[in-house]
Order: sequence, then C-alpha cells, then structure tokens
Amino acid sequence: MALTAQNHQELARLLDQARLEAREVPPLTRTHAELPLRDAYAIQAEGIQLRTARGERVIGMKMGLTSEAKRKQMNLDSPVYGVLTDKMQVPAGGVFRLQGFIHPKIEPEIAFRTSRELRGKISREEALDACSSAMVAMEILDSRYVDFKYFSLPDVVADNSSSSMFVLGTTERPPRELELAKLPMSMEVNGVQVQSALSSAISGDPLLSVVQLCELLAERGESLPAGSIVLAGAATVAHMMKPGDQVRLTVEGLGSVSVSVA
Ligand code: OOG
Repeated sequence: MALTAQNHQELARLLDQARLEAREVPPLTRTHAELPLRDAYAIQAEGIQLRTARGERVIGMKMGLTSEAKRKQMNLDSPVYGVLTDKMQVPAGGVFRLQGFIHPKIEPEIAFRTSRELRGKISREEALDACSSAMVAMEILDSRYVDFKYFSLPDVVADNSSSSMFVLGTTERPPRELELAKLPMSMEVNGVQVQSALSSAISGDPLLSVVQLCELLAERGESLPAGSIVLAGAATVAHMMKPGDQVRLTVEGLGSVSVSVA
C-alpha cells in the first residue's frame, strides 16, 4: 500500500524523537517493507521541516555513499543525500560531546561552497564555475537505527542519510586552483593516522558529488541554492570516537581541521 503524506509525517516524527532522545529504533523497512526511495526522501524532508520549525536553518547538503569504501562498509550501492542545518555545525577546533548521540562516527571529507544556484543535469565544468571554494571537512554521522548497520537505502535516506554534525576547515580555496581528484587526505586521532586516501576516492573526483547531488535533487524537482555548503561524501570508512580523542583531518592544499571529543 502506498504511503500517505500522513505516514511520511509520522515516520519523520518517530526518527526525530529518536534523535532528540538519543534512542535507537528499528529500521523503518521492518514495518514498511515496501518503502520506495521517493517516500524515503519525503520522510527526510518532513524531518527537516520539524527542525526548521524549531528555528534551525538549512545551510547545505551532504552526499553519502560516494566512495567504494563506504558502499562496501554499509553494503549499500548508490549515493544518497541529506540536508545540513546550522545547528549541526561544530566550529573548527571545537568540542564534540558524545552525550546526546547514539553511536556517532567521524569521516574525512571535502566540502564546497556554491555561489549560484545549480539545477538539474550539469557538467563538471558548470559545477566548477558555481563552487566558489573548497574546504577540508569532517562529518560526524549518527544513525537512529539499532546498531547502525542492518538497514537498506530507503532507511538511510529517511534518516537524513545518517547526518548528525560536521566541521569545516577555515581555509577556503577556489577549486580551480586545486587538482581536486589528487589530494592526499589523512585523518589522525591523537596524532596517529587512522584513515588515509586520495580525494579521488570520493566519486572519482569530489566535484562529481556536486554533479550527482544536482541530479538526485532534480528527481524531486529541487535545486541546490546559491550559498550552499556541500559535503562531498567520505573518502574512507568511518571511525569511532572516544572521550579525549583529538581528531584531525589534513588535506593537501586545503590545510587541516580538528575537533576534540568529550
Ligand atoms: C550512510 C551515510 C554515508 C558518506 O559520507 O558516505 C555518508 C551511512 O554510512 O550511514 O555520509
């Protein structure tokens, strides 16, 4: 049976409550075996509405499952997007408190800032023109689902693609000045490297995540507004954190960003 707008709202509220109470819930597909992606994005959008109604402001989008390492880890096969709000941002060098989250993990990423609206099928060149800067970024994922693992693509999408928090570096460089697909990335915890990759691990070229995002948005009749932050997706698998950890990501050409875990 097709889901109604009321079903979308109910499921969005369930996930929203789980997030606010840091409580795990079973994947939605346990009770709604047939959950088309279209409905999953509608549930995601309802969840964001609940947040903006409480005063959060949408500031960008995240892409997920854009690297082979992540798709393998999660056993899911295609990229997805989620929405970022101002409340999700941890300042560069700031503190991330584990309390209030379920099972957060951190990932190395690259982010872009757009200077004009992007809509529909665009070329890499158009994405390059529209991105005024690139930054080093880390995303802190959290899943509202039990154990963070047994879920399908629509489950992840409905849960805002496991989005939770993110941190952006303070150095912003025009993407044209960088060899975007060839940047070495290294994530360290307390000075010890825990993950490393070349930026090509992200969609073959992180800018292509922006191209893919626009295509996915177009399927829902939406566009990427000017002034958006776009997280291009993780280059490697995610890393668990513990109190006292100092996590730092360095991307050649973009500098470093760090976060302290409490
Ligand atoms: C899905 C979201 C993955 C990424 O950067 O690949 C993601 C998940 O791992 O729960 O955000």
